[in-house]
Amino acid sequence: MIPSWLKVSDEVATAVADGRPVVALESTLISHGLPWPANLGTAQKAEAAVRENGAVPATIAVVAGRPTVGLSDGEFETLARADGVWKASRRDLGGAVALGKTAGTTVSATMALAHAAGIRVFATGGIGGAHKEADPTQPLDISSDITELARTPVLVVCAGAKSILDLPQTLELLETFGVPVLGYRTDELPAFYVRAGGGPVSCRVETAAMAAAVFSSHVQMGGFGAILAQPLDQEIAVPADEFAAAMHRAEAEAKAANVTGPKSTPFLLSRLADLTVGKTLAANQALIVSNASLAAEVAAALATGTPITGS
Ligand code: PSU
Ligand code: MN
Repeated sequence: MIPSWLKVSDEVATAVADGRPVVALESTLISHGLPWPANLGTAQKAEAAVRENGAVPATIAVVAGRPTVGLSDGEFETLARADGVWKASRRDLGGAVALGKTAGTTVSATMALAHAAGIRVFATGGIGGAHKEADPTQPLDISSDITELARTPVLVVCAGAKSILDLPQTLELLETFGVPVLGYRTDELPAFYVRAGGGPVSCRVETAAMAAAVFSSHVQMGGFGAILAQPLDQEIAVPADEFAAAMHRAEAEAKAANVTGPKSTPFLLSRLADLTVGKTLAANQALIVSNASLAAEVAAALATGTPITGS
């Protein structure tokens, strides 16, 4: 049953009701993660990739106070132009709804709305996690993506956690909260623009069907969210040393400009794109689209209960 406060497009609602594969897609990467017009183009490519792999895409946002699953073309453009658009994590949903705001939803808010619509698989670029706290006078900043994964049964397909985060701390928190971290054909958590270096995954899988089977077992036994992490293709990934140098500068700039809290991720992503002359931007776009493709395969395997092959 779809709750009365949630608007779900006819296409998505029918697919969910029929038990056909559906993939949720987030919208903060449209409103705050990527610059115009790359954001709109990438969101459209992600939806197309989901369709090409046999699932129905459901991009999620809050539109003029209405949590919406499955955006129209006009709604995509409003979010992409980001004129006064909020960045809503789980805590901000009530405010956005009651005050009639338009908001891009982060991983945590998108998971919550996807679950309310009956969707089990969700694709994004990278999840949030524990931010680096080089300066002990700064508050602890841990993304609500982590706590949402701990309580909402949705599989999040991503390229790991953003390499702007403290990845060992992020993995420890995921373990604390009982969130499985599946590596897609990798033993190591990818670090978003960088192919590896995020620390060990909790379970390696070789196929989409294996990922679907692990997630099903996890949920069947009372588990909640899980992560399926896929490394970016070698040709487009940013070399680790080049990334580290750019990151070092971006962090220093954020500190000098006193950028903290929810503004931190968009600031760092944007500065990294400039400092790497677009390399992180190209990598970000590519990984969003390939995660959408993999998520569609997993959603299809979940829908049909495809037996595990290739193991
Ligand atoms: N991945 C991207 N770009 C982004 C994000 C992820 O490629 O902009 C967003 C996601 O929506 C994620 C959010 O949930 O950043 C985390 O923000 P914070 O660190 O403030 O929790
Ligand atoms: Mn935060």
